[in-house]
Amino acid sequence: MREIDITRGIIGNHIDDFYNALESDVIIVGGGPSGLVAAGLLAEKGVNVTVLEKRLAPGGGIWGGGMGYKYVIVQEEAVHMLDHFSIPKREYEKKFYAVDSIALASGLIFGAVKRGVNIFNLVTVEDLLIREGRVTGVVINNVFVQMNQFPVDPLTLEAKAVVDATGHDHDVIATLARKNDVKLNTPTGKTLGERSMFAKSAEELVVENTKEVYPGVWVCGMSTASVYGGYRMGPIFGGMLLSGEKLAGMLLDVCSK
Ligand code: 48F
Repeated sequence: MREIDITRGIIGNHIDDFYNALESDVIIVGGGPSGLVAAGLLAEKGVNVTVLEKRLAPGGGIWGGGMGYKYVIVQEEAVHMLDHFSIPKREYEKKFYAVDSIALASGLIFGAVKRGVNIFNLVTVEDLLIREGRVTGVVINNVFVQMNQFPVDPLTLEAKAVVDATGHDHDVIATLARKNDVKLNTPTGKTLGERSMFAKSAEELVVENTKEVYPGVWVCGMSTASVYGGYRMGPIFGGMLLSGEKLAGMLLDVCSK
């Protein structure tokens, strides 16, 4: 056994995957629940999907449950998505299910990977490619470069569709709006900011506001609240799963054109 054989196996396979991601059908920025659901559903239909996640572990806000208590809640309307990804649940009250957050995070991650989604962790999206009024890709860097503010130039990836699934941060749309003189597809043309907690309305709005916010770039999950002025909902996750499902349906149409 030579150590460089191990190194060769890692470098070669990583580079193959990275090459494959250069021109994706869909790039999803952020590996939280909404992004992972969309990624898995698209990949199972044959769409070439890349997920870029800046943390070590994808899963976003799932892992911590509610204030560190490890269960999250999913309402009946979204249970079909748990079943689709083979995630166990326990009905604790009529129409409300408790889901082990570790099972949900790991189930959605593995569900995406085994359907062929190319997930890169430790990669941050720091800017966008925009050509003729349309987002055509992302500008990426290694997260340690960003954390240390090293003067290291980024690389780029292209896609037919880019998704802001970055949660409360709405990092992609915030960057788009900050660096470019653009009018977003929102009532004011700008981001509206997230409002305080109101679970029922938040869950409805997160699905309603899953849409194309600027040519070539869509929002899903909690970033819809920051962009469209939705409410916070706390550790109920049905809206996230349904937002991912809605997004997958929309992008399937885009990718089949
Ligand atoms: O926040 P997050 O879990 O996204 P989500 O799908 O789900 C929200 C819920 O977890 C929770 C909630 C549910 O009721 O309110 O908050 O909207 O995951 C977003 C992921 O995006 C990553 C971040 O590390 C997290 O894992 N992320 C954020 N900015 C970037 C990024 C970036 N610039 N580049 C890459 N990844």
